[in-house]
Amino acid sequence: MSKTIIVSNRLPVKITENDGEYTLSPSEGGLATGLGSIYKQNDNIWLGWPGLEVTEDNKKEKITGQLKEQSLLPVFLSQEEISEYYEGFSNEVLWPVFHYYASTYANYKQSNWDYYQKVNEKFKDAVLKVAQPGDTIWVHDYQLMLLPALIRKEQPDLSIGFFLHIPFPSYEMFRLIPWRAELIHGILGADLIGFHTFDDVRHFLNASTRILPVTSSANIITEGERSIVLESFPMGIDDKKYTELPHDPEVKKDIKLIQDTFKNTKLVVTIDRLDYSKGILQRLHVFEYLLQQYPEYKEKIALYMVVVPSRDTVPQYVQLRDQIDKKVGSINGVYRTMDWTPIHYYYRPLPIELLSALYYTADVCLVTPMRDGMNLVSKEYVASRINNDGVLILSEMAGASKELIDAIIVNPNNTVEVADAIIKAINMPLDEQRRRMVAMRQMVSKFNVSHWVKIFMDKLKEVIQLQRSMQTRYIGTATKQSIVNRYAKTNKRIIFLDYDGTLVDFKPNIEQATPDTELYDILQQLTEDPANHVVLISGRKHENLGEWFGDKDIDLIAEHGAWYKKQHANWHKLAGLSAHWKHDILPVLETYVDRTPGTFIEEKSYSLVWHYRKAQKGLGELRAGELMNNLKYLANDKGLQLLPGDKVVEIKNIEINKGKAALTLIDNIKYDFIMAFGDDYTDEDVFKALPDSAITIKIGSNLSAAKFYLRSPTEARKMLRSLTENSLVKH
Ligand code: GDG
Repeated sequence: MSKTIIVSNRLPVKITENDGEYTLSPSEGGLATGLGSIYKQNDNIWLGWPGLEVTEDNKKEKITGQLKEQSLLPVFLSQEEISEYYEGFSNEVLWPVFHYYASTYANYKQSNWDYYQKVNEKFKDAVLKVAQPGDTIWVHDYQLMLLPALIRKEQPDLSIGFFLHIPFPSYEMFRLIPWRAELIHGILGADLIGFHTFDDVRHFLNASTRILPVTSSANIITEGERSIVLESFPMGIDDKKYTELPHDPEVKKDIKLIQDTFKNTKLVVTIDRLDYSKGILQRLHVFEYLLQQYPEYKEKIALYMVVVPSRDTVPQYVQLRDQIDKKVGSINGVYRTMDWTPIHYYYRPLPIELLSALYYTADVCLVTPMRDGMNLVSKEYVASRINNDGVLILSEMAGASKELIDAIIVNPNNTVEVADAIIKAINMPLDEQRRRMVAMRQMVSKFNVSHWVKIFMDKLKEVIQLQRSMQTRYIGTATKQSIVNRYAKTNKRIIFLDYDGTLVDFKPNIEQATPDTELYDILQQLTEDPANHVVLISGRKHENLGEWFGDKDIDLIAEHGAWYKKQHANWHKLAGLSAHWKHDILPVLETYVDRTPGTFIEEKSYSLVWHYRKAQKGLGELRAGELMNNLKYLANDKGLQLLPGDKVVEIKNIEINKGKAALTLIDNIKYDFIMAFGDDYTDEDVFKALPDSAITIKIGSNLSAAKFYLRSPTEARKMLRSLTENSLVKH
């Protein structure tokens, strides 16, 4: 039976040693709870670092044995590996860059990178030791970005999912990393890549298409033969746990204690791991500003601030801790009274019972990270508000703000705005609190962590099925052979060939794409067989096609069907076409040429084309979208069609259509073999118009109405050669 293997840097347990005996206690993390439903079932496994350094083999064996009982498998790391791969590369390069702190904190050390690769390899070996064909691997987070491709390289058929728990930064940030291409390639080894928000998806799409020679269409990236799906899966929490905890006797005791202590004060709670991305210092500034600006709130408000120790071996974190200590001390020093301390600050982990009691009693939960992939604390607060009251103030820089839109959303850099939000929160009428909280509670309960796991796993299965169906459409050796066999058995054939992008690669200048001798040779061999009727069907100008192929035994269809030339005859144009509309459209296109360097207009008899292949990357696409939008109504009015193509937008008479043109050629003649090659939008009309028995082949992509696909003009040429070589044998 196939199994699921979860892989993360840390295993979801804490191990403590006492006189050579090990005690395992479950970690509280949401990930552990969410995935608990998976890794404890059947033969499933969770693989990761156990969180402590073990050097002796007998100890390793002992730990391994104990972990195995809980379906956990350790990857042991040396002190050096931990400090270079984890503290060094993961936390001093990836973490700061991905949280937009590149200039302040990133340290691009070569040896850190070397270890990052080495440890990812180590995880790969551990995975491959237990993975069987048919298994599913789910890799988690930024410490293991190379792992999907490493596994893929050795076991190409495994289903691999990857989820990034931290934000994916904009291309401008990400490109700073010296090893950016390797990192992107590493993640692309997965079949499905999940992020918390759609912004992260967009950033990843943008970075990968700029850094690697991959293409994208909507949320699918194509790298070589593989299609990889990107999707946002906002992570949820174990909401039931947080709604039930306030009924626990331990929690009730803590609640009573807190309520007694803060009887006459509004309680504002904040809980974070020690991290510069969480905005802890900035929050203290806000609180200080509030006490200065609104002295009437002295003794009426208290900040309960929990900072959970984290990464305290990294110098930047030690320094941050010092700064927080000092700031808290100075605010309390200035504002403290006999009966009141403004900030209650704790630098330690809390038992879950106290955490729940805090969530339950806090009038306001203040969550103001400078950047946060999701932020689960905000969701836990909401789930804990079983009386539907309380106010959440949430930074717009946290992924959670995309879902919890009924919170008071703030920009954490805006001291005045955050201070005002606190004042608003503590004065918010109960009915407004309830209205907002009820909406947020519904969201947190529906999109909980089990839902998150389920939709990720379901999507991964769907992606694998999609890939399989695509693979069958690629013309591999067997399919090729069967097409060649069918060709050989027939004696009245018609072959439609598009030109640009199908028989020749795109060139920066349209004039450069002239036919080469190899192509002439292939066409020559095709047309030598009297059973073949070869038709070149292109969007190019008729003058152009005429010059290149006018003297060949080929029929030519130019400008998408506006012109037709039977072999060795003259050009004819489609009756009843008008080109008056050009007067209105041309000036619009000219404004785009003026505003977008590197673009130009091509004029054909019945169409106008705006080319943007040489425009600045991204700008061309943006303007193309703008242009299409701009011309939408005008085009409709004038009976025109707007065609977005490969780095072009073409405007043409709606009556002209490659599909219609192709149909007129097969209308009265009974062909026993119909084949069509094409690469773009306009060729889709041909694929759709031809009868079911036709062999339709899309070049360069597998998203098409065509039955089959090939990757490039080179492959298309090889396919044509195989047909003629076969036919040569026959004759
Ligand atoms: C990363 C991303 C993303 C904290 N202190 C205590 C304690 N906690 C628990 C909280 C919460 C979790 O730790 C913290 O999760 P966050 O989401 O807030 O933040 P990160 O640790 O930075 O997590 C983040 C997350 O991954 C998931 O994808 O949301 O954006 O940075 O569950 O309750 N739990 C206990 N005592 C504590 O003192 N028991």
